Amino acid sequence: MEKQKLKFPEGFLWGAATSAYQVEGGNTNNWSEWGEKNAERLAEEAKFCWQDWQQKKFPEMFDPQNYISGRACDHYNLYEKDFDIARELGHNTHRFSIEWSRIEPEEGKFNDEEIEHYRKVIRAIKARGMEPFVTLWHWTNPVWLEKKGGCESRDFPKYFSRYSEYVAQKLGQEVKFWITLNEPTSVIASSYITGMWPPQKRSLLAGWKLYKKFARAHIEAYKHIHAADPDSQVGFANILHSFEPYRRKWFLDELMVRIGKYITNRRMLNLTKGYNDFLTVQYYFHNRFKFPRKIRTDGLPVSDMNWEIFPHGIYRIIHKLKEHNLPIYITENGLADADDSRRENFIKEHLKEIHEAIKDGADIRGYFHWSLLDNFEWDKGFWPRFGLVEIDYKTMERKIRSSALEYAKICKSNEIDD
Ligand code: IFM
Repeated sequence: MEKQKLKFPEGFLWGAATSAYQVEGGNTNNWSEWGEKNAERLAEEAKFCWQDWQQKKFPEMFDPQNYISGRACDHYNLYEKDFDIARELGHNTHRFSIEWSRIEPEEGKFNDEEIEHYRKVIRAIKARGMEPFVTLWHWTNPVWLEKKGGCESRDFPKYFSRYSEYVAQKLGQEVKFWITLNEPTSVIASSYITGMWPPQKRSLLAGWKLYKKFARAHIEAYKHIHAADPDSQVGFANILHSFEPYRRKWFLDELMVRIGKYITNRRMLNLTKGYNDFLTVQYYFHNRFKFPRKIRTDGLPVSDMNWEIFPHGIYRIIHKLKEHNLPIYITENGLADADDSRRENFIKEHLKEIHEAIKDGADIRGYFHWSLLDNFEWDKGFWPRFGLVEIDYKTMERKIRSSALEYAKICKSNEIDD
C-alpha cells in the first residue's frame, strides 16, 4: 500500500533551537558561578539521582567537570559553521538566545561590541535563508543582578525592561520574531520551589510572587520591541505539560490535574493576556496524578533522562491553546538520546500529532526541535545529548546524527509519511 503523505501548511517554519549559556561557551553569569561552586556536590549526588542503567551508560555524571559549562560547544566562535549545518539540513528558521550578561556585564553599562556580535549572528542566520527567532532571556542573569536578588529582586522587571529596550533599539530592525522569556514557570518551579537550581530556594510563596514579576517583565519588553518595530511579533516561551488523572472522576486526582494545569500551563498566559502576538509550546512532560503523587505510565518509552515519551500530549496541549485564536509555534520539543535510537521516531510521532492538530483547526506555524546541537543541560551538565548534531567536546567536532537527516527530509519536503 502506498504511504499517505501528511502535508504541512505552505510557509511552515522548520528548524531547531539553542540557548546562549548552553552552547556558546565563555559565559560568566549566575549559572556559571553556581556550577563552579556546586560541581563536586552534583557529581557526588549523581549516584542518588539516576537509575543504574543511566549511571552505567553515562559515567561522566560522576566527574565534577561535567557540571562546568566552560567552552560548551564553542558556538560563540563556531556559529557560522553550525548555521551551515542547519541550512544543509533544510532548516528555514533558527531560534537562539542573547546572553544578558554579555550585553550588560555591569549594571547599566552596555557592551556595544557584544551587540555587534549578535547582529552578525542574526545576519549569518538570514544569509542562509533562515528566519531568526530571538530569545532575550533563557534563564541566566548577570552576576551583578544575582547579587541584588536575581529574579526575586523587586526591580527585576525594571532591569529586564532596560535591557530589552536597549536590545530592541539596537536590533529591532533586524529581527521580526522575539521571545522575551524562556519557560518562566520552569524557573519558578526548579529555582524557587523545589530548590534544585540556583539560587536553590524552597518557598511556595517566593515562587508564587514570581509569576507577576515575570509577567511585568514580559509586558515591558513587549512594549519596547513594538516601539522599535511595530511589525515585530512577540511572545514568551511557555513550557506546557500534558496532565491526566490516574482515576477519572476521582476528586483528588482531578484536583491535582487542575492545579497542575493552572500553575504550569495557564497562569503566565492569563497574566500576559493581550501582550502576546503568538503563543508557543515547549513540550517534554506528561504527568499522571494519583493523589498525592505523580505516577509513571507502564510501557511508555523513555529518554536517556528517563523522561516518558508521550507524543499525544502535544495534541491535547495545542487543542486547548486554540481557544486563544493566536498563531502557535512549537518552540521546543526534543529528547536526550545519546545513541540516536529514539529521536527519529520521536520527531515523527510528535509531528503527526501536530499535523492532526492543524487538521483540527490549530494555527500552527512552525516547529523547532530542541536542540540543534548537543549542549550543556543546566544542573545535569553535558551527559544528556539533545542534539540533532553530536558534539565531541574535546575536539569540538560536529557530527550530524542520522535522525537529523530524517528530520531534514521532512523540513525540505514540508511533509511526513503517515
Ligand atoms: O535544555 C532545556 C532548555 O534550556 C529549556 N527547555 C527544556 C530543555 C531540556 O531540558
